[in-house]
Amino acid sequence: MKPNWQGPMLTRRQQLAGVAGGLIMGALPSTLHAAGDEPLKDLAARKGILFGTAISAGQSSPMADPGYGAIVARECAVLVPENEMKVYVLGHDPQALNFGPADRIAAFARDNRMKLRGHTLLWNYGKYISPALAETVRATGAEKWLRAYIAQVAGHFGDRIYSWDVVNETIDPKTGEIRDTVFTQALGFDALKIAFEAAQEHAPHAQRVYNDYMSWEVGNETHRAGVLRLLERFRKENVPVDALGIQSHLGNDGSHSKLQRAEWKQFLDRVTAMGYRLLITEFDINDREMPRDIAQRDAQTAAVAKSYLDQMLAYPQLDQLLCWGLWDKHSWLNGFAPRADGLPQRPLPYDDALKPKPLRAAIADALRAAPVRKGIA
Ligand code: 9MR
Repeated sequence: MKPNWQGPMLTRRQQLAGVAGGLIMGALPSTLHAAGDEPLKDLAARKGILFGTAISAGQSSPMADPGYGAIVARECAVLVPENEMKVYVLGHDPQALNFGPADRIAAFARDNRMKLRGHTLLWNYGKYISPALAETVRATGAEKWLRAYIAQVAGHFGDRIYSWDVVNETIDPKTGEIRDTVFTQALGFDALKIAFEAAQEHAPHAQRVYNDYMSWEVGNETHRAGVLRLLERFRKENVPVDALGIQSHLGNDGSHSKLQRAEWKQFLDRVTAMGYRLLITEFDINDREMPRDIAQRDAQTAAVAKSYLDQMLAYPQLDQLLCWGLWDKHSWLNGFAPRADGLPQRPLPYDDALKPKPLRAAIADALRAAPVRKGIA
């Protein structure tokens, strides 16, 4: 099926910023770009790429912390709520959903003239489906519940959301098969199909994304193979999916050897050959296995980022780059993957004191080196 979504529409302002930025900054060597000089969104816009981040509506939000708010507003053209559009925040009753936290994020995006992504309509992963939700879904009927829920959520945000992670993480990395959940027990593969069709019905203007965390790292072979089979099946069964969201939680393996790069390229080539667009949805770098020394650690993180982004941004089909937060202080990795030495993780472009890090410079350099995307308005 031919995808109907051709890429993010850059506003006139974003395009102008990109062009002007090119004229002013283009001649300067990279070292003269003190981090923070040119907003990442402008560097990205010049190449036809939308740059942005996940934010939360809680304590660590840019709305609650003006210093962080200023950085997010300056750097980003697009935001995605980290948790606020998930079913465990919105609730189980499609007729009485809790949109408050997501609406606060949407308002911040609107006030700062940013675009908004949606994450996620169906997180088909048992770990994130509570027994209470499973019970509601069984009692209502899986198809009926899913259609009603997506109608309400997609309908609530309407054309505010230009791109939806419709289905998230449905492939089990260990087996490469579709995960067994209350939805697939009732509907099998059709659970996914129904989700995409409902998104098409209720958010017809939005890009529809399948989002997952398969990566270039060793140990991801089965996961990648499973995602490829899924994407092939989407095409065969005419499921309206436009793009693959590549989460890009990196860092578990610093070697990124030639072999890994070659395998990753093969994967990306097969995905794009099926007509899918690509986006980086949740970029960050887990430094758990990296040295204690901060300068060394930051250098290593920046090197992984540059090497990865150079390979990814070479694909003209890739037109969005979102980090999973910009501020180390509030990264999910501190809770999820604490370092053995007890030091905080440094996975994001800004440190605890909101100073830009080498990782930010690496992202900026990769954007400067990226070819201009064609076919993007
Ligand atoms: O960063 C998110 C963390 O705050 C939540 O506790 C967790 C569970 O909802 O989800 C994290 O975000 C995940 C994202 O939604 C999907 N891809 C993996 C992300 C990191 O776990």
